[in-house]
Amino acid sequence: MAAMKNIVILISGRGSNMEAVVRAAKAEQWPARIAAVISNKADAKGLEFAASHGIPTAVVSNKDYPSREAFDAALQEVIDGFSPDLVVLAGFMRILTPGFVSHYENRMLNIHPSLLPLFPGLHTHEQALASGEKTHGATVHFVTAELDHGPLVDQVSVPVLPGDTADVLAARVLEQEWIMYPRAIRWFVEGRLKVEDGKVNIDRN
Ligand code: NHR
Ligand code: GAR
Repeated sequence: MAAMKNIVILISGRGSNMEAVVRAAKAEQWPARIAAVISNKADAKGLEFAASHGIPTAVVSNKDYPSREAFDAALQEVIDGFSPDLVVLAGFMRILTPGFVSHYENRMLNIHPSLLPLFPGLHTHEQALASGEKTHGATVHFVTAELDHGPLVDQVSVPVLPGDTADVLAARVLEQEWIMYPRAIRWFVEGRLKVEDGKVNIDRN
């Protein structure tokens, strides 16, 4: 049997994607452990779920550091204390510096709530509504220095329906994120998802 892989999950808030990953890893008996859940916000709701499931938690507050570089150095030190094979951004809200990103090259994933390359950055649901999109969705990608531009792993789409508000649309997307993100992370821990020469390879069986 392949060695257990360590997953470190970074959150900033509710942590429902983190929760979906924790539940799937357990239910499907992945060859992986959730080694830690780390937040840049002390009051992130997701920390309570992680702690109640026996997962080590840590807070590295960006407010305690004078620069992005100093915050990222502190965050990297805490993450590396858990010997991660994979770092998972799950609603993590701080832009990461190029040095940090290159340290986790090809082993850091993000889920972004739009059909990239449409709507990188923040307020994606508002942007999709404002531009009159008929479909919207979410994207899993490897993290590179350029925000929301890393190699694509998977995408799901949902319809934009008449009368949608940003909150209603976000909830429709989020429900799909809970399916798609654990699936992609499972591919990674099973050694079926890799980046080679900037290209994503997936063995979907
Ligand atoms: N960092 C790099 N270098 N590359 C990516 O692809 C990243 C990243 C950091 C986070 C997640 C991303 C998303 O999926 C992500 C991808 C935060 C912001 C942002 O503007 C934008 C995109 C994402 C995350 N953050 C503000 C900042 O100044 C702070 C906003 C806040 O605190 O509420 O860092 O959407
Ligand atoms: C999710 O929709 C995720 O895709 C998005 O925020 C939500 C987090 O929910 N991520 C970003 O916007 C990253 N900038 P969660 O905390 O319940 O997983």
